[in-house]
Amino acid sequence: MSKPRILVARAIFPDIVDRLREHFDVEDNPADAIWTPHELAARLADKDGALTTGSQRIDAALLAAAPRLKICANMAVGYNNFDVDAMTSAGVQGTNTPDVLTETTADFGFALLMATARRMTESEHYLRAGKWTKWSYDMFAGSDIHGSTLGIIGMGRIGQGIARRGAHGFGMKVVYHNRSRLSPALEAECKATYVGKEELLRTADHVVLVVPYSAASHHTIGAAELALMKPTATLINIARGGIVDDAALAVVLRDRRIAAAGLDVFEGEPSVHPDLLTVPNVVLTPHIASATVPTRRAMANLAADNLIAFLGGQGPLTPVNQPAPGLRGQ
Ligand code: 8YV
Repeated sequence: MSKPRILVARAIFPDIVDRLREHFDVEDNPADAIWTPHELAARLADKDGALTTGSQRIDAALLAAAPRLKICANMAVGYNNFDVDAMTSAGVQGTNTPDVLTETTADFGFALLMATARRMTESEHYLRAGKWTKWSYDMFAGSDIHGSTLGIIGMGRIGQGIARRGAHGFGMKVVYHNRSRLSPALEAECKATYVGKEELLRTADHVVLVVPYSAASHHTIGAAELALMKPTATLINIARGGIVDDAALAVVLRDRRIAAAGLDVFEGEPSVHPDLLTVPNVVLTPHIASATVPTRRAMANLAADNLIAFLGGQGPLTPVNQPAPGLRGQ
């Protein structure tokens, strides 16, 4: 019997592709070409499954061009690249990679918060440029992390990881805003207090964004929300570009209406709003919050395991939708 055919849409660890070859007829992308939607659709025309990353849009047009496709396994916890409704109606299973990246991403969120509050990259550029000639009392004076108020918008697994780090490691007062409240037990574990979004923005010294992207969360932080923040506050975005209005953020950073921002994700990435590249009080990283070798391997392995389980006739391991069975012959 011939093996199911899958596409590995971006370059991933070669040994994990080899593992997939034991189960599937694999077309991979070792050169890591960035395919247009049309090129992706052409490659998916005869495939039963795909290992995708956040950069492939899976929508109704693509699904119509890929009549055999039964599963897209995203190597990411976020899946805003999936049109989930279109996938569900077309009978295509979607999966993601929750849990395996939680602690690594929370580590990075905290690192970005610290680098931003303590002006680490700005001061390093100054040093490398040979500008450090003397000590001065206010040279790169930033804001404190210990004892300050940490405001977390989006209190899923990663948000909770950041709350624990802040509360237990740095004695921060933690407030959070989320679609729903955590259980009293989880609130106690994270030492976190639920507040409204406006109160959070007005009171937090450091605001960290960890909400999933959707039409409803688009520009959760725009000019009006930025105007509520303290002039000494920092804003950290490790969620998705599009959660923040980057153009409005660049203006308040330039005018010092907030102290600083740390951004790992951008609207239209890998392009970055040009005004963000010219303001000094922002730390910019290229969407690397989950990028440690063990975690990226765990993500790739979980995506692979979803393909193996699902196309092998078992259920998906970490589904994001529940398509009716049988629509695509699975
Ligand atoms: C991925 C991420 O690296 O998991 C997510 O949602 O944002 C990152 O960990 C990125 O989406 C590429 O798939």
